[in-house]
Amino acid sequence: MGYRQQCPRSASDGTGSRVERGLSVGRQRLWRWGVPLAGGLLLLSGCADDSEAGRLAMPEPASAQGQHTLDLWQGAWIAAWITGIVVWGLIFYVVIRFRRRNDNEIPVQTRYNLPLEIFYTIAPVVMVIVFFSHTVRTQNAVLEDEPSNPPDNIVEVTGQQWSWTFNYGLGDVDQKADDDRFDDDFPYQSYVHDGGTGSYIPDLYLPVDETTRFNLRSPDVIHDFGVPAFLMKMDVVPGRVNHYVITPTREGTFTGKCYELCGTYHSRMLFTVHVVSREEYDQHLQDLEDAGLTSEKPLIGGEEAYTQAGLESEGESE
Ligand SMILES: [Cu+2]
Repeated sequence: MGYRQQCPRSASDGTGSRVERGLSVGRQRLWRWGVPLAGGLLLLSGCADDSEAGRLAMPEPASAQGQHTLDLWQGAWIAAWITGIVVWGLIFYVVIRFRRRNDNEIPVQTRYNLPLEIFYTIAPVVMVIVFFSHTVRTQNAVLEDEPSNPPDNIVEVTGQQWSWTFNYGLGDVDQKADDDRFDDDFPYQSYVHDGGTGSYIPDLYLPVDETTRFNLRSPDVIHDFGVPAFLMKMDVVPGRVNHYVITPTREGTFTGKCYELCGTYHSRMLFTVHVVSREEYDQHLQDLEDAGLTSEKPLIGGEEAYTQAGLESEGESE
């Protein structure tokens, strides 16, 4: 083709001096080993420290559960980088090693290399299995919410268009009542609550180093209850009670939000999380009680909390 013919050709084409060949081999070695090595070192040095770069942009986990999520995140990045380095290395290797050295040469035409095809079929399957097993293990650790391991506190969370209501129980907790079934059986005898509105951002108080379970309900549409600093979130689905536990590991103030686009004022579904000492937590519940924000049952959006949106009239029209 025209372009190739116009290109000035190196004097070393075909024959090439020893010095030039030596340089070319050196350059190949640099590509083959230097680049992957530099990438690997950069990565490992990044993950070793506790900075934001080391956490690969994840927030610093403020919960025991968040540490598992961070481990999975970092492990997945390391695995992805190793995979990338091997693949890029192989690509550059074959491009350089098996390049056409002069115009009269036709490279070896290899087809149906069975061992190679078996390898590149099995290797991705093994990778998927490894990623999957680590994901399941992390999920089990994060969602460890067994009856044999009851939480210290249970907070009933209601996500409604467009804010949150937090119901804290008063007195002793009855773990058996907290079976998530759609009954009127709640784990505490009475409740205090803090309900947000479109113009009031509610507060969620949690005692540090204690495990709190959130029972999530929605009377209208799907919301998603999450706190970035805890590295945890979960959908709040009408017609069912989702739940997860969090063990905050350090005191402080964090922001929480709705992660599911749920309507016009979705962006107002913010809340402030205060992780405090047990004494401050008790004091906050006392303050809510003194303010008259009490109820016998938690505020969960009434009957509609147990109904799938759009299916309320089921049975009536027939
Ligand atoms: Cu929402």
